[in-house]
Amino acid sequence: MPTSCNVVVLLSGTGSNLQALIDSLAAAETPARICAVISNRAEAYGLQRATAAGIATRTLDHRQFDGREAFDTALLETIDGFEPQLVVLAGFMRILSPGFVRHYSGRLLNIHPSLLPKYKGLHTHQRALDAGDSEHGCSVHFVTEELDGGPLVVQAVVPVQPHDTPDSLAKRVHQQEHLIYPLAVRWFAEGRLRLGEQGAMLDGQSLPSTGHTIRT
Ligand code: NHR
Ligand code: GAR
Repeated sequence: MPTSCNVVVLLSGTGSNLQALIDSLAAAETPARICAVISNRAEAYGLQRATAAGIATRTLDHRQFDGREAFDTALLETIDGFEPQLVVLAGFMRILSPGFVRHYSGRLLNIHPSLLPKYKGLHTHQRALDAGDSEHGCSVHFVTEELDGGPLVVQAVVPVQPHDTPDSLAKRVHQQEHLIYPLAVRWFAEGRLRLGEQGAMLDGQSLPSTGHTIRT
């Protein structure tokens, strides 16, 4: 097992996934260690969660940069100042430029609230309900230049219930996010998960195109 895996978390909001990572990494024997939390919004509650846990924080407000590339360059420099082995997007709401994504190839993970490749982008819970889907869920994937299109690592499937609203469904999906993201981060930190040429690999074996599936 590698001796340590420094993780930088990027977020824009509440940070419940950050909290799940903090709690789960504290409880488990794992080389993963969150060394910094970076937000593009100063008011993001996730920054307070980080501070409460004794984790360094930075804010980079994208509106104060002259375009996406300038923001991404500053973000990259801030991240690399912490020398992370892994960068995780936890409700980070800015699309990242191809150069940024390439720089972190194989060491950048995202959690997305749908069963990818379904419902890339935003408003996923509403879209799953509108489509009359019987199942919804969340996905952890390696980030590539294709938005929400990178190789899948793990998915949790959540049954849709007859009277679900976007909020009630989101709540149950969130509970699963809080299980699968720490799981994927631990796998990576332990050297079990990596991005191979054909996609995500776990313990030296190719994962299926939908990643490892967890059913509830
Ligand atoms: N960047 C790349 N290159 N590839 C991915 O797969 C990415 C990414 C950046 C973020 C998270 C993603 C999600 O899981 C993510 C994956 C933001 C938007 C978006 O439209 C879309 C997808 C995701 C995150 N953002 C608007 C923008 O103009 C801003 C929206 C806002 O500020 O509220 O960047 O869903
Ligand atoms: C999560 O549901 C995450 O999957 C989603 O935002 C939420 C953040 O919640 N991510 C995206 O939609 C990325 N565009 P959190 O701040 O409580 O972790």
